[in-house]
Amino acid sequence: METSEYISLENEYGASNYKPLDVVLTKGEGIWVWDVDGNKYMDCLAAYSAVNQGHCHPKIFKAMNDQAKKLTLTSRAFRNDQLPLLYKELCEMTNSHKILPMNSGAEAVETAIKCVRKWGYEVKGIEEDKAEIIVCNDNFHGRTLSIVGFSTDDNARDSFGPFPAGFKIIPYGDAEALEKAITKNTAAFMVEPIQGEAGVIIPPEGYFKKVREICDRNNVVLVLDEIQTGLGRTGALLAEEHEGIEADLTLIGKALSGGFYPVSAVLSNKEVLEILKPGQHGSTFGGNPLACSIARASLQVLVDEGMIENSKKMGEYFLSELKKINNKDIKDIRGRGLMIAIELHEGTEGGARAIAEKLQKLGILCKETHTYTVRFAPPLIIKKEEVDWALERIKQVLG
Ligand code: IF1
Repeated sequence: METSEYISLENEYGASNYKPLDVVLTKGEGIWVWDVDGNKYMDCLAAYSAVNQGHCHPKIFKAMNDQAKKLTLTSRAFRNDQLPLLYKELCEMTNSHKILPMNSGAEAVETAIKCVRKWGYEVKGIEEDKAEIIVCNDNFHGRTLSIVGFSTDDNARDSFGPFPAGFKIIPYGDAEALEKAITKNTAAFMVEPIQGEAGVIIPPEGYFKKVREICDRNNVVLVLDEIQTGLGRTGALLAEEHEGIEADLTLIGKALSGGFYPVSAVLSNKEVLEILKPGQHGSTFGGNPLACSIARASLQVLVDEGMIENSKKMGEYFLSELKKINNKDIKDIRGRGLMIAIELHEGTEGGARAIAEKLQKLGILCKETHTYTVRFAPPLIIKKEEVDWALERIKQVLG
């Protein structure tokens, strides 16, 4: 079948909630993907950071394959022999006390919301149904109703109401605004270490130190959504390390499975997770042995194969080379680790989409975010020669 046939089938039968680039992929290996016409591309999106370990990593595949032959799903009505090992390995790696496994990122966010509310009532003593959670402008935490209800992106939120109440929105990167927004009813502050969907927005230096201190002083749970920034993307296992702080709850997903399977988790440093008693939360697939064996292998290769250090090193190199590009349309180039963005001036003809389309023709797949920002986030196994290969092409388009 040809590219155009796949596209028309998709357009005919699929919901139209996406506007993908017109490339139909059929194979992936490491940082490379191939379309149905046999064209090869460097993947500079890495499935929004779900394939940090590279496409079809052989060791993760082996773990998945071995486990799939043995046992895939037990439900949590019974125990399985993979979940305890994932718990232990993940706790030791992230310095956490407790873990709750789920599937998608949005489910991890929902889980955190439930936990901090219950903690607010039962531990902090907030009056019933009055708990507030503070979130930020331009946040992206997922697509469920409660999450889109506190989105400030009209397109993500409009016409999906009514929404659950209890969320307060403040500007991102503004510690004073957090201090002012906190009341006796505030259970938690939930925030991304770097805002991804908003366009790789890095908060001012010292922001998270202040946030940590404000949360401590006011007995407010700090929830970091590291679903995108976590697991090596920013050049550290967790982005909180750059800030020298520890969250009370940390949410991870995406690369926790290396892209093989939806796996997410809530990591708890305080005893917030202890608030949940049997029957109060769960999921059919959360913590299943197949997911756990995939997650264990995904974490192991991330560490054993030096992907986190590589992300830091290659990220610094990629960013410094991009910054040498001279183009009047470029407003800003920023990033941390291999989470990098080029922002164009408003009104630049064609916007970021035109750049993504030109790069596609040169063999690089990336994606615009909003109208004027292009993101570069390749798998963390990218080598220097490959970064140079990408730079050559990016310079052809932007130089
Ligand atoms: C889509 C963006 C990335 C996330 C953070 C939770 C979730 C996400 C910080 C929810 C998910 C995805 C979803 C994907 C696009 C993508 C995305 F552009 F929308 F912002 F990565 F940059 N917290 N982000 O980034 O996780 O439930 O999807 O597993 O197509 O909606 P999920």
